[in-house]
Amino acid sequence: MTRVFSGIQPTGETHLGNYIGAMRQYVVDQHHHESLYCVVDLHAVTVEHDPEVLRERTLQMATLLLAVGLDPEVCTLFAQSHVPAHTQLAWLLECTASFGELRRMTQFKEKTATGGEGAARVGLFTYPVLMAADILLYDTDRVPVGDDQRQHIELTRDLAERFNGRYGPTFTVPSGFIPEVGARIMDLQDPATKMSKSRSSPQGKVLVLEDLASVAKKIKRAVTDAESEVRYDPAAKPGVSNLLSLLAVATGGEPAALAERYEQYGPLKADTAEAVVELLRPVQECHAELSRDPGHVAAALTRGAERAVELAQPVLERAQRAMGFLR
Ligand code: ATP
Ligand code: LTN
Repeated sequence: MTRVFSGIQPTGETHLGNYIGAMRQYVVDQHHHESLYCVVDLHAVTVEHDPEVLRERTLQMATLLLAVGLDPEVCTLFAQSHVPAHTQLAWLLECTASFGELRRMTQFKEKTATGGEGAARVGLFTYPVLMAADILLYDTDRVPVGDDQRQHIELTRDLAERFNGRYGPTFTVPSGFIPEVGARIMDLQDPATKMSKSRSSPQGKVLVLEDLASVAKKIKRAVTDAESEVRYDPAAKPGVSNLLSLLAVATGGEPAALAERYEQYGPLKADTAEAVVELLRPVQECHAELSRDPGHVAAALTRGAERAVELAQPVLERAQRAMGFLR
């Protein structure tokens, strides 16, 4: 059976891009494949953080994943730091990766653009290797992610192939799964850049748990362009195409076909706002209910970690033996 793995950081507040590009896919996949989803708390300490906030957000992210529809009886949901094999395998892979290839990672370049490389944590630099360990530890075939993770998935494949070439067949070489529509939801105020937890302004991003009236208002105020033709063309018309992608995802249609129904931007914005509100409403209702019982979520994570350890340990030992460690 195909094995699916994905991770999501418990940093910042979850936005529509995270939901549409990644989480929505998790919910579908859990019913078709053996699926593991991980709140990657170890990744969250690659930048400055507050320990109390990390604790809260890890539980909040798990709560949200259950609210969007993950069923802990169907998939394995756990916190990365509960499974020590992730950091153990990361070391073996750090000794497989080269400095030069990590240096080329665009996310590292972006995240050090303002503060400079010198002050960046070493963990921010090696983070893609920990991500590779997350994936390879579960003999993963398929990794649902948004478009911005393409380069990290490529690195994971390269490391798996290099390790297998040097030490003999050990890891399954995974493939990224990037949805055709919605893999790159753009910032509502700056549609040339992706909607981002850390970089988008409050008006540029819609939060999954945001007040629904505010969600509608932000979409209606989205930046478009000075023309008036409704056409799906992400390069030439990023703002309008972003609205069409949102509408397509929320209503199950095709962006280019939906474009033909509109002559003006106003009605497109109004329909998109309504569709996104209806997409988020059940998630928010379920989240409110789950939040009343945090013990339930914590217990689900504990059970998930037990299962994840069972799957990860044999793969870690396989890699250790292949590399020459006494076992
Ligand atoms: P930041 O921009 O601050 O680095 P982020 O918004 O990318 O954070 P992550 O936790 O790194 O959030 O991403 C979680 C998942 O959401 C990943 O699979 C990522 O590819 C996906 N994702 C993030 N932003 C978008 C977006 N704008 N559109 C579609 N998918 C996205
Ligand atoms: N790097 C990813 C989060 C992440 C991940 C993973 C995604 C960590 N480990 C394993 C898929 C598989 C991000 O920044 N969104």
